[in-house]
Amino acid sequence: MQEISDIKVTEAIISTYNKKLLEHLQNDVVIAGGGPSGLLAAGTLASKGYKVALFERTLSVGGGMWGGGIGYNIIVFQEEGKRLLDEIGVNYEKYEDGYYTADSIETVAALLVRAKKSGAMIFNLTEVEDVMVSDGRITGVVVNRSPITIAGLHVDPVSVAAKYVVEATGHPLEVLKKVVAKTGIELATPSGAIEGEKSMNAQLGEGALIDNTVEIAPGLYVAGMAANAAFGSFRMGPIFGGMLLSGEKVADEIDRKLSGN
Ligand code: 48H
Repeated sequence: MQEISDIKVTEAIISTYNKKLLEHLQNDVVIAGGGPSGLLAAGTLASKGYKVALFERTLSVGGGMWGGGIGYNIIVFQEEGKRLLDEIGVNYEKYEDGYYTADSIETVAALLVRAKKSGAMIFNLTEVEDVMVSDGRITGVVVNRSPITIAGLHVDPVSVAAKYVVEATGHPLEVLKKVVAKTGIELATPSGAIEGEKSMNAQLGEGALIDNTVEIAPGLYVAGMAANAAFGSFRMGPIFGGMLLSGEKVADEIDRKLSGN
């Protein structure tokens, strides 16, 4: 057995983490929230060569996907979502025409491996608590260690720049709420403010999600459940095709902007 130095282990963690943090103080894209839409977007953008940092408040990414429906770890995909399951390499079963079931744990794992192997940098235990703004445009995010924010300690955050930020924090749309409360920027919604999520209707909710996945404020895109909550659309329960398609759309839109095509 080799000789092991406790201090070397400490030094290896601190210097390696600091290196990746320093490398991601300036990004092409920052994604707030590591649910299915954020993870899909991170992997797609990173695979196109963009510098992507994803900040997730909790210890694990995956958001609302792990628990399937009522804690049964099965999720449902419709016909349109099946293509993305094939792309990310998830096994699924046909339940009936137009309804496919997948293991939620396998799906989170596949999204995570794809994002990481594509080069996206994931910072867990890190909360996006505010945005950076310049001349009416979102230019980055303000982050803090979530053990600090969860403990309610008065400790100042730090800033991370991005050409585009993606609001993918799900139902609570935390980033967008900060934008509305603090910047005075008018959103690209009918009222210019947050419209608020509607009750359950999977047909209408899934149908609206892709249209709602847009640049909602200059420099800020909205994806996933946050997009429906922002635009006053319905929730859809544990059907996840729309979340992945929304992640794909936001990545495609940002790619178009950044590549000038
Ligand atoms: C850093 C944060 C912050 C913050 C939150 O909720 P998610 O799974 O998000 P989506 O939109 O990709 O997927 C939604 C889906 O899971 C869902 O809830 C569905 C389909 N609901 C339908 C229904 O009817 O209920 O993930 C968001 C992630 C989570 O991991 C949060 O911990 C994280 O974002 N997060 N991370 N900074 N301020 N706020």
